[in-house]
Amino acid sequence: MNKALIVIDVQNDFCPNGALAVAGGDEIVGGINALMVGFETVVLTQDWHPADHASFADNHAGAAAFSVVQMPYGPQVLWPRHCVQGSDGAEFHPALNINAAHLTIRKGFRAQIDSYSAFFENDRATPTGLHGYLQDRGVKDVMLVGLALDYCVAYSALDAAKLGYGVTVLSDLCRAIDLNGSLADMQAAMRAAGVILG
Ligand code: VGL
Ligand code: ZN
Repeated sequence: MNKALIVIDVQNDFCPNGALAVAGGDEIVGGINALMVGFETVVLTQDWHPADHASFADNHAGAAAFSVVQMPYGPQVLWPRHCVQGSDGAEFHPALNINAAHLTIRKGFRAQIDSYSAFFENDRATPTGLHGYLQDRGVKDVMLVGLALDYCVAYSALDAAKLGYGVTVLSDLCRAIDLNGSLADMQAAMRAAGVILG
């Protein structure tokens, strides 16, 4: 089976009581654990920011969380400080069966550039290495689950489709931030790119 499961950012800070909590983020963990067992390739991603990361609103004097600024690579939402390297918030949800995973891709670790996608940083050009890994393992199709549906899951799905993978997003095992209509926008973008929204 040339299919990989990619589990996006199921970390404490994206779950209830986390720094960038996604409503119901913890509800998907059991279903993801059950799904992992059927895949020969299981990849986790882990948002992994340094304290001085440019996506944190509190690193921009006077900037409000969830406002948008221009970065050299384009518009960037400023987020509450989250998933700081080594913090509890950056750990995977304690119930996630990380033992079933074969690879963890950390992303967003360069201070000056954010990385939503599992494949490319937000300049859309700097690779994370995941494509090479999947190619080496003969993977042709990817299934995506996790947090957040309208940011890191969607960006990963769009990049995977662009790279030529068959892409399915299991919406039931995702939860969204839904900032200013981002969920509907990204669902439309994914459909237009040929992503199957299951
Ligand atoms: C994410 C915003 C900032 C995500 C990560 O995992 O969707 N969103 N960092
Ligand atoms: Zn982040």
